[in-house]
Amino acid sequence: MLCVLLLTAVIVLCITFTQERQQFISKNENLTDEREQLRLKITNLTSEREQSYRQMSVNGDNKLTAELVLLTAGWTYYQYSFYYMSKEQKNWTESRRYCKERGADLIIINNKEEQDFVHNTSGNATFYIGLTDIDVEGTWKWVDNSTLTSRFWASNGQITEPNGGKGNPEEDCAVTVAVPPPKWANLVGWLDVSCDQNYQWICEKRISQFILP
Ligand SMILES: *[C@@H]1O[C@H](CO)[C@@H](O)[C@H](O)[C@H]1NC(C)=O
Ligand SMILES: *[C@@H]1O[C@H](CO)[C@@H](O)[C@H](O)[C@H]1NC(C)=O
Ligand SMILES: *[C@@H]1O[C@H](CO)[C@@H](O)[C@H](O)[C@H]1NC(C)=O
Ligand SMILES: *[C@@H]1O[C@H](CO)[C@@H](O)[C@H](O)[C@H]1NC(C)=O
Ligand SMILES: *[C@@H]1O[C@H](CO)[C@@H](O)[C@H](O)[C@H]1NC(C)=O
Ligand SMILES: *[C@@H]1O[C@H](CO)[C@@H](O)[C@H](O)[C@H]1NC(C)=O
Ligand SMILES: [Ca+2]
Ligand SMILES: [Ca+2]
Repeated sequence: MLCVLLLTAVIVLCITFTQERQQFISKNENLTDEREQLRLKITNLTSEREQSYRQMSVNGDNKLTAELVLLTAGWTYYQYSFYYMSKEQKNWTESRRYCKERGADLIIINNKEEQDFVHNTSGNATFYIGLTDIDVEGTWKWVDNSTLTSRFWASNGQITEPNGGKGNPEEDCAVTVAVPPPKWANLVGWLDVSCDQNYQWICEKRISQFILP
């Protein structure tokens, strides 16, 4: 009698368990499905945003709205500035053009915190920054024409950057590197490079540069 009861109990438990497991699996599948759909939706929204931003910039009106749209499409906020870190590579002039077309400019690194932020988010990429000595060899200026207040030139004991010009090949544009490629053994920080090389780049737009109504 007890055995029969126990057996029944075990069978009931088994069936319940199997049913719940089945439900759990199908719920899981549903969730995976939903996640995939959401991901597609986000991709869709992001590209629609980029498009409406372009549209608005072309029209020239409603500039503030255009700028606000821009900020939600792949820009990062840190300490009163928005930053765009490109995936693409371009030469220095074209990189700068990309930023300016979006009401920004290549990044100006004002202090240690900003350099740390860039360093921490760089990964193994090499990024152009808004620093050049193209006007006067050896006189490095930011894209807003200001001179350097903080310097983070790379040095590895043998090579000290900047090392272009003055007997070496011309290198009038600067990049920042956190994880140097093999050809730049241990050179972490800023390096001067030839402006016609293609690298990724960082745009910066300070909040104070926004056009307010
Ligand atoms: C999974 O989704 C289908 C329809 O998409 C629905 O009929 C079913 O009840 C859902 N399953 C669970 C466990 O939510
Ligand atoms: C976004 O999705 C809508 C419908 O869901 C579609 O009409 C539109 O073409 C999609 N846009 C893009 C850029 O994929
Ligand atoms: C950069 O990373 C270091 C080490 O993880 C951390 O201590 C520091 O706060 C970070 N700085 C910024 C500006 O993100
Ligand atoms: C940088 O790292 C990514 C993966 O994190 C890898 O795919 C890529 O090849 C690396 N690039 C270089 C230049 O090492
Ligand atoms: C920087 O100086 C150049 C000429 O040397 C000038 O054309 C440019 O407008 C200046 N830029 C700013 C932001 O003042
Ligand atoms: C930068 O690239 C553009 C487009 O490819 C090209 O027209 C221009 O000459 C290049 N400038 C330099 C300095 O390499
Ligand atoms: Ca800055
Ligand atoms: Ca150099």
